[in-house]
Amino acid sequence: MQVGVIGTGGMGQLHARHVSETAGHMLAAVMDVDADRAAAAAAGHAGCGVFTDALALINDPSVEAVIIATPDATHAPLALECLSAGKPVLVEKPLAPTLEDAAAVVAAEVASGRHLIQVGFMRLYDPAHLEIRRAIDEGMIGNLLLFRGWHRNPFPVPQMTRRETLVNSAVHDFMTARWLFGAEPTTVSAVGPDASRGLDDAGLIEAVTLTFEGGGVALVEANLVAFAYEVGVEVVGDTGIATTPLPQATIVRSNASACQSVDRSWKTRFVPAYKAEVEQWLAGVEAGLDPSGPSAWDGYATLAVAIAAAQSVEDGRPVTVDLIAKPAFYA
Ligand code: ISE
Repeated sequence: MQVGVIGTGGMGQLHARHVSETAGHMLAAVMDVDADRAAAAAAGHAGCGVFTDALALINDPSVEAVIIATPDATHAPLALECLSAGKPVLVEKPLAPTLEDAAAVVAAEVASGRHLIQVGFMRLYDPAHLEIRRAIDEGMIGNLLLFRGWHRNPFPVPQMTRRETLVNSAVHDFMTARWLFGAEPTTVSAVGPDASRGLDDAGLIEAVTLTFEGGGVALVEANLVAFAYEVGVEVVGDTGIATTPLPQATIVRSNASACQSVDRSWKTRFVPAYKAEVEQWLAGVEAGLDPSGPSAWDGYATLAVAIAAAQSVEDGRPVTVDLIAKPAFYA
C-alpha cells in the first residue's frame, strides 16, 4: 500500500517510520502545516511527497491509505474526509474531543457502508496487554470481576485541563477496560485531589471507577504528575489474578545501591505496539479486509466514558454513560 501520513510531529514521524519499515508498503506522502517539518519527515523516504494541505494529500491518487496524527480537534474532520475519499484510515485517539463529532464519524461510516476507520488505541497490540487478554480468554483467572489500570505520564500535552487528562490520556485505559470486559461501562465516578492538597496542578491526577453491564468494575489511575512513564493492568477473576510486569530494564548495582532506568514516554514504552498496530492495519487494508482493530464505534464509546468522567469530576457524583444505540454495522 502507498500510505500518506497527516501530521509530522512525534507520533506522525513514528508512524511514517513504521510504514516504511513494513515490507511491501511505502510512505507515499506526508503533510504538515509546517512545510519544513514535513520535508524533514519525508527525507530518507525515497519518493515520498510533501504536502501542506491535508485534503490534497487525502485526495492524491498516489495515496491509497491514510494515517492521521494531528492535534485531537482535527481527527474527526480529517477522518470524514478520508471516508468521503473512500480511503482506509488509521486515526489517532481520541476520535474527537466532543461526542457530537465522534457520533458524526460513526454515522458517516455507517452511511458509507464501508469499514474504513481504525482508531489508534495501540495498547491492544502491546505484548503485555495481549498476555492479559490471553489469560482471560484461556480461562486462567475465571470470570473477570475487577480491572485495575494505572497510567502515569510525566510529559502530558502541556497545560492539560482535567477534561483533557481524561479525554486525551485516560481514554486509553477506558478502551482497555472495555476491550477486556467486552462490555460497555454503565456508570463513571471520577475524583481527584484538589489544590487544598498542595498540588499545584490539581486535576492531573484522577481516580476513576467504572461499573459495567454484567457487574464488572474498573479502577483507573490517570496520573499526569508522575515521575516515570508507567502503564499497567491487573485483572482479578474468581479463580485467579493476572498483572502486567513492572518495567524490565537492567538493574545496575554499585556503590551499595541499585538503579534501573525507567520509561519517560509512550514513544519509547509502546514502540513495539505502534509497530504491530501499523503492520497489522496495513496487512488488513492490503487484503481488502475490514479493520481488525478498534473501530469508530470504539472511538465514540470510549470517548463517552471519558466525557462522563469529566462530568463526574465537575458534578462531584457518579454519572451514567449515555450512548447512542450501537449500529448493527459494528456488531
Ligand atoms: C498521548 O497522547 C498518548 O496517546 C499516550 O499513549 C498517553 O500515554 C499520553 O498520556 C497521551 O497524552
